[in-house]
Amino acid sequence: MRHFVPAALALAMATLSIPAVAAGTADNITVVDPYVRMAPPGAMATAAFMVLKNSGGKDAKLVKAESGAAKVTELHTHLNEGGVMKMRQVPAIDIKAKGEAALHPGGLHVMMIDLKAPLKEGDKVAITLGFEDGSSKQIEAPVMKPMPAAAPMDHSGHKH
Ligand SMILES: [Cu+2]
Repeated sequence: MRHFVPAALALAMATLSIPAVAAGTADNITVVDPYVRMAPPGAMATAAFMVLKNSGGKDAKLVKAESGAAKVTELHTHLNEGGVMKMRQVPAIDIKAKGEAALHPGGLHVMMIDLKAPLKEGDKVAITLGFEDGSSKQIEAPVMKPMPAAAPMDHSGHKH
């Protein structure tokens, strides 16, 4: 979310070098190449992927995601259990100071469960990312067909 500062005030702040209002975590996070994987016809769940870059000097945590496109949106990771990839909900995704967290097929992802309507290729899905300090960032992720190289995902662990 953008905060508008009156020009005169902005000038005063710049002139006097008064630090701007303490920046929230969201201000330090850049979201690169977000996308939502197009679910097969009839599937009620899919996932969103992206890279979160943290330009701040402190470690950041993504603690929640919300989207109007799904009834439930969770943060997930994949674990390899005996050669089978299983998904698990995680309480947070860490984004190291000056580092990044990659959400990609077969790893961390934003799980979207109980889609309210089928998602078509090219649709834009609004997702709100919430951080540990209560700040948030809204992104728009286009719906894309799965990459051919993407690892198959086992959704059998979901009981919905
Ligand atoms: Cu998942």
